[in-house]
Amino acid sequence: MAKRLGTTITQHILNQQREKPEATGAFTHILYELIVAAKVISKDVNKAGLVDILGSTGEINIQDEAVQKLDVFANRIIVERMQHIGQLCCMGSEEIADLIDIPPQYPKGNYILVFDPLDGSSNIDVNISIGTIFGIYKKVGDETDINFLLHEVLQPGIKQVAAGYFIYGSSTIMVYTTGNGVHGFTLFPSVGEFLLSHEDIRIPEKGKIYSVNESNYPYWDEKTRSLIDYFKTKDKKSGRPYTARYVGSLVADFHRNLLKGGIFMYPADLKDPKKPSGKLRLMVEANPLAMVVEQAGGYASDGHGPILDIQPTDLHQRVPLYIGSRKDVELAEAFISEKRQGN
Ligand code: FDP
Repeated sequence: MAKRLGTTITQHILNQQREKPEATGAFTHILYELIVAAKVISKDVNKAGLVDILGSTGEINIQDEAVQKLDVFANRIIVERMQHIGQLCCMGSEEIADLIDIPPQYPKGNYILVFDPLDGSSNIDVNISIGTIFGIYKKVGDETDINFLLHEVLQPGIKQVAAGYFIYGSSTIMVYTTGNGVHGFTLFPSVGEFLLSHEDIRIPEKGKIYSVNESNYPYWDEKTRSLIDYFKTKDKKSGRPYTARYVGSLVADFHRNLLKGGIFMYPADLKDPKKPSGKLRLMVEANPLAMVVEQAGGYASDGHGPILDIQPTDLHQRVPLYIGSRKDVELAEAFISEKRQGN
């Protein structure tokens, strides 16, 4: 798949935007700055194993710098880089309860950035891939006061103008879409550039992998249990049982299934009455990945309908997530919405 290796991400974004006569360059600017932030985060994630040597959170390391938790650090890097570029009216982060305003010394723009600065962060100290997830929306009204911008931010995912993620793993990879296919770039550390490595990614229509935290089985309802039982039941004709793969880091699980085919699930469960919709967040996790997967020919559902159609009511609302190969997700939806019984 490594065609036209050598195309930089900047060139690729410019080429894509050139095809849109209405493009002003604002959007290119946002993506460009986000990429710089991700490079900085990537560098620090690579040093994560040195934390015990250089000092742990809250302490002073040997360079006399205060050591921050990596997810807090990643959040700060993104906010600081993005707030001054003059293209955003506000931001929403998984790490921050309220909307993030643009400081008065910087101009405001017409775009909204929502992001999870370091998804899968419980995996940092065991050297498992983690990532940054982002979605970009355009502001529709004239409002600029942060106290009245929430309704602008709470747009359904279908309104995203771009979405994607960075994975900090064995290599650092960026996958993004602006509504014109899904493209992947690998960071060449010696050059400091993201180069095209996965052009026009298409997810297989049906996969062989199911990814779910099965220890939640006792907390699932009967429909969810029969769905998971279905994937594990032997049936040669439909290619079952599926194989199980669950890293526990959403970006890593999603990325593998995007390239190989399969379904990632974080269903609703009864584990915590305060989180009846499961663990994952609609705006900073489910929506961006849903745009990516749909652009790659896949599908994302909450078990009843498309993730991208959900009207958010809260910046941090959670949502059950079934995402991946279209046929597998449609099948999951049929189980969960009771259009299908048993196997
Ligand atoms: P983490 O808590 O490590 O940040 O939404 C966060 C997330 O990881 C996802 O990346 C991951 O898929 C999920 O939680 C894992 O949750 P479980 O531990 O409940 O399986």
